[in-house]
Amino acid sequence: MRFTTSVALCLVAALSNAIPTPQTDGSAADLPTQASPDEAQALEQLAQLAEFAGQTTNETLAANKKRDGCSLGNLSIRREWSTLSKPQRKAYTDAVLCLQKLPARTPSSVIPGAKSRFDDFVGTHIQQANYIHYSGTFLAWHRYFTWSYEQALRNECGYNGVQPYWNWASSGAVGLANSAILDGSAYSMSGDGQYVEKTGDIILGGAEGLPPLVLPTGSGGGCVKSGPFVNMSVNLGPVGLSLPGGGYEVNGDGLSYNPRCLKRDLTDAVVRKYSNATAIAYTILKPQEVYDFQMTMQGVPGSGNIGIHGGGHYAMGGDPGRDVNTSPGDPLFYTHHAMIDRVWWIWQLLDKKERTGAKGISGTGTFLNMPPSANTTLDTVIDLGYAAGPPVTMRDLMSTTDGPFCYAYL
Ligand SMILES: *[C@@H]1O[C@H](CO)[C@@H](O)[C@H](O)[C@H]1NC(C)=O
Ligand SMILES: *[C@@H]1O[C@H](CO)[C@@H](O)[C@H](O)[C@H]1NC(C)=O
Ligand SMILES: *[C@@H]1O[C@H](CO)[C@@H](O)[C@H](O)[C@H]1NC(C)=O
Ligand SMILES: *[C@@H]1O[C@H](CO)[C@@H](O)[C@H](O)[C@H]1NC(C)=O
Ligand SMILES: *[C@@H]1O[C@H](CO)[C@@H](O)[C@H](O)[C@H]1NC(C)=O
Ligand SMILES: [Cu+2]
Repeated sequence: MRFTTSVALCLVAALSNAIPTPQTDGSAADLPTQASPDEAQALEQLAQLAEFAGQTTNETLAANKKRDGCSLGNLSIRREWSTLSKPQRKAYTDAVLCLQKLPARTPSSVIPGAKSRFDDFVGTHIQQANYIHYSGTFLAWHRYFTWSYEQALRNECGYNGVQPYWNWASSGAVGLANSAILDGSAYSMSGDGQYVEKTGDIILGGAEGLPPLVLPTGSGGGCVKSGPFVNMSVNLGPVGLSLPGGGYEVNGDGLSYNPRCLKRDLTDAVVRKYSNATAIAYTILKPQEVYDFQMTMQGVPGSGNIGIHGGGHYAMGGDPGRDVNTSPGDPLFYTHHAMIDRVWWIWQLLDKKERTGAKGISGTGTFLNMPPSANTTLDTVIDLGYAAGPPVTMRDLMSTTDGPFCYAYL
């Protein structure tokens, strides 16, 4: 039997389709495609996906022959809190406490309640809250915000480490108050608040004719009891603080001086329901378009799901943890948003070209496009006000290694 050349070529093509070609990184071919419903297996999937994103980043950097810019030699690796040594954890919280002692840069005519460099960040987030959530800039804005905070810790407070992240799933699995990041020890981010009797559940939303969403309260509720932030003063807000039993506490525009203790209400039920490993793996693997990715992560309004982003926020509970606008007033915010950024980083690297370019942006300049505003594009400018500078375009924020940033995650 003889083949014509074209038939032979077809056979070769068919064979090379059937037999997986060996991947240079040895892992892409075995990547999971569907989130496992089993928590332990889903955690394993996440580790695999992060490993793939790390290897992809490193291969790109190794192949980059440019002499300036990000290189393997100066790539920062952000790690999970529990993998840091005790001195590393202490160095981080010491730097945060330092930022809370440095004077604010925001003029008091702009934000009267901003007393420290830490408050500059909280104030900027309050001012822009309606434009940076459920909007086209959500992911990139918070990436730049978290990076700028890390730079402030390094450049203004002598911190030599890297921004750590909080893996909600591994923390939730052992119980938040038992996990290294929230156990209340001197090497944690402080832990739970003093237990206070609650008058009822947390009831979110109900606006725009959507059904309200009910969340349980947690094991604390009062002032943080121990750890580095036991004496911390929350100076700004509240703006939209959800209260047990329903309703919100609002102090005008939240920009006046309103010093109070940091409150937490660690809520295992919330972190386990919304930010478990299956939910994280699902968020990375299911959405193929950035519109769906952002919506899954933040929770589709009216769906009864607050997403992995909401899960982390409401698992902290307390004040300002349950206040969307003032939430960076709890230092845990930055470890939470580093994890959000890590999930985005992994999702982006599963299809780097598409997801770090124009197609990786969806949405407008306002919360759920209310009021209607222009579509966010690569040219949209992000300005962090007095917290940090300079203003940059979305283009610079789409990759953690191709633009001004030079970091990855483990
Ligand atoms: C990527 O390179 C950095 C820096 O050399 C290294 O610390 C990290 O482990 C590497 N990541 C992977 C997934 O190989
Ligand atoms: C990394 O190192 C290169 C070469 O030393 C330098 O040009 C670049 O600015 C550095 N990048 C960062 C983000 O530090
Ligand atoms: C908190 O303040 C008390 C009373 O001034 C002090 O004894 C304690 O060391 C402080 N704790 C921290 C972690 O700063
Ligand atoms: C994990 O998260 C998903 C999505 O929020 C949820 O449907 C599921 O019930 C959660 N698993 C557990 C054990 O709570
Ligand atoms: C804005 O984006 C939406 C959704 O992708 C699209 O349908 C619309 O045409 C865009 N508007 C403009 C003015 O580009
Ligand atoms: Cu935010």
